[in-house]
Amino acid sequence: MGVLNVTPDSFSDGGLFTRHEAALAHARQMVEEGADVIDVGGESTRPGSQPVPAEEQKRRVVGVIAALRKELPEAVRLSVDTTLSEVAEAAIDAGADMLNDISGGRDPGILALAARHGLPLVLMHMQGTPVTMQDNPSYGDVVAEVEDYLLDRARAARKAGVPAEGIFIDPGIGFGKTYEHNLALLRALPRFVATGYPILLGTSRKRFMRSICRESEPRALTGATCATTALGVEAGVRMFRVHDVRPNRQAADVAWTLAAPTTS
Ligand code: HH2
Repeated sequence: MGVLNVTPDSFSDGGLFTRHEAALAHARQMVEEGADVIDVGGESTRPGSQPVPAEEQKRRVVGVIAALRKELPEAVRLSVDTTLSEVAEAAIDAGADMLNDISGGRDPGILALAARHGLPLVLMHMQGTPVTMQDNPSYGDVVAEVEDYLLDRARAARKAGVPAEGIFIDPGIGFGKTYEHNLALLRALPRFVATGYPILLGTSRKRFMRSICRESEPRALTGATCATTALGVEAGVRMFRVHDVRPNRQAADVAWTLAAPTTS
């Protein structure tokens, strides 16, 4: 899943793709580099960010999704990254065929839309909201609590009519988590895989890797992100939300080939 942030303020690529043509060109490039899904977002959710109203999110994403739907092959899914059903509905009308909700379906309209249109749905864990989530996040047992939350939200989605195989769950790396919480969740990927739901992982360029790699620039973390992608494949993760598609596709393909049982 390639990230297309149509925002002025995303943490690593804010402002790069706000022009319509720049957004389309970037999506095209990500598809050429091996993306199966393009995730279009009109709201930054970096720590401290303020919510973007539905009208403004729609203004940012709808035209881009409509243009991409016309131009990209049918097989490429277009996902919309939003917590608001009003935005999701407009995106679906424009051609989106997947929903990515970092709030795990707090707006029940999101679950209903996924069910009604038969669309895959990503439910992510976040403690609090982006405004305050990094102010001292705390858990008793981070892995158990995130797993319980995701299973609960997946049950709600099923109750709303979304089939189990269409529900991706995502531990929400960096969303209300300390460095240690993020590492604990990544070490526990096999446990999330064992839930039976497909797992989506979003580590791309995230802060916890900056201290490991002693890098100050998010964009310098491509190699670090690829390491998590390869380990994620090994653990059974099914989808990776990344900014740098080509190197992550390579990491995933090599890890997948090595992990697959040999036929000879
Ligand atoms: N991370 C970000 C945004 N959306 N969705 C899912 N399912 N999982 C994630 O880990 C995830 C996500 C944050 O990354 P980015 O979009 O690059 O930044 P910003 O929120 O500043 O736009």
